[in-house]
Amino acid sequence: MEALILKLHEISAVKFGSFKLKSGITSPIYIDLRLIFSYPSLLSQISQTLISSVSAASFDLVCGVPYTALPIATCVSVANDIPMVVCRKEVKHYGTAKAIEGHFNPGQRCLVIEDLVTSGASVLETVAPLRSAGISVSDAVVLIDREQGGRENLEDKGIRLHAMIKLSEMVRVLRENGKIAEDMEGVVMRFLEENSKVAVPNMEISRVLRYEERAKLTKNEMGNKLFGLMVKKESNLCLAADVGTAAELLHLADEVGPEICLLKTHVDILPDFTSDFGSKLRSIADKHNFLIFEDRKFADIGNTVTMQYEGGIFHILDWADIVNAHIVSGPGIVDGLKLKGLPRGRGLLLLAEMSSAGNLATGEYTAAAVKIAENHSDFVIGFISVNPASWPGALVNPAFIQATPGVQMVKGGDALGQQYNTPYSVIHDRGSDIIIVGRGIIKAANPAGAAREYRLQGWDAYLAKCT
Ligand code: S5P
Repeated sequence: MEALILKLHEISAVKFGSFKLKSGITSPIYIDLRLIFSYPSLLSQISQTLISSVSAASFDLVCGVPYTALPIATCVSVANDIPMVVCRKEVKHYGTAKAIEGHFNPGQRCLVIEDLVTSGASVLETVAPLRSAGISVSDAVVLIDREQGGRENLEDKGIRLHAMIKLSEMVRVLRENGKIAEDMEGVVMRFLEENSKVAVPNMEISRVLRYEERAKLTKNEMGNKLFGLMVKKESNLCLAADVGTAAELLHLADEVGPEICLLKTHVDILPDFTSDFGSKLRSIADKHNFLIFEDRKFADIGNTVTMQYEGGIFHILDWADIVNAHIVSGPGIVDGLKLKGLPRGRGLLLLAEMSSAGNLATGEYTAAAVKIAENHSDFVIGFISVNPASWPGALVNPAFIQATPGVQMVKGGDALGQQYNTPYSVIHDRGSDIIIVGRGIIKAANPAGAAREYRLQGWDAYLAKCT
């Protein structure tokens, strides 16, 4: 092990100084194991050492935590003839939309392979989709354990961590071999003492916190109200009321009202819109206790959206509890809408992802939406999203509500790019809170019956997630 530690130091995979880690902590030591890709014999040696710490015969599959551990897992797989699966960091929104690549069967035992563990959050992010697919995970091997709570956090989730090198051993070996001074060993040891328990960030928490608890975290009145009425009505169903006329919409709202927490409108598709539409819908909303969400998808500069929100023919500000906006124009759009909406107690959803094939709201765009929301959490209540469970843990704040369109009883799509997932998949697997259902309900022979079925499935999936 000593030779391995010295080799890692020699290739500069271990650095000393002041480094900001993913968890936000400043550390005197940084380990970059991506460098091992350039040293095939070292990569092979590491893979052999890792698998030798467990009984290879006990596993049917191996799975590396992306990205650094993927080549290590590949070497383990090839050398030991154990099939490999790969968990995507982000589930793609086209093609087969699989979270796990490779063949597997429920009940198979999988060994998770990681290069470095701090809190254990990355290992847990990989374990979650494996377990949802019925694969059994009880062990993870790691090259370096930073000894900052990862072992305990993983144990809490039923995962035994087998670590080849502990950070304290590593610095001792480097000091004994004259690679670092005694002072530096002291600095690292003190750092480890002071940071021995790095918590697993938000994502895990948001999976288990109930809506009641999350209601207390939101800074916006409307967000709080929405969480509250979801609990009261046992409904996480939003009806997308995309019908042909205002008259039909009002009739549908009354019929389906008892089942829903939100009714979503596209007011600009109603040919018979009149200025009393808002007050008529409001009285139905009050009767059945749901909120009104105008899916206006504002996208312009701040000054323009203030006028679009308040004025024109529709006077959206007067009757919509919630509206939504794209962030393509930058944070000024939120400032503009907030100027009008916040004094009226309204809330805003930001489009962080979209359900349609080939959409551009992914990766950095999604992260930018989250950042803007965090900076305006007095007004932004959450996101239109598709797969928040695939977001990096740090992006998931349980104060925000996740609402997901593209929901039907069976997976599929329409002829114009819409893509559907099931209520269970959206709420349980994809980490959302609210299912937005349009044609699945409005085209049903009995919309109220269909809405009831969607509500029950959405709510059961939420309860399953909580337990
Ligand atoms: O990405 C999105 C965002 C939204 S708000 N994809 C969507 O489909 N929507 C809306 O959700 C869309 O405008 C429509 O009103 C609803 C989906 O309707 P369905 O009939 O496909 O269920």
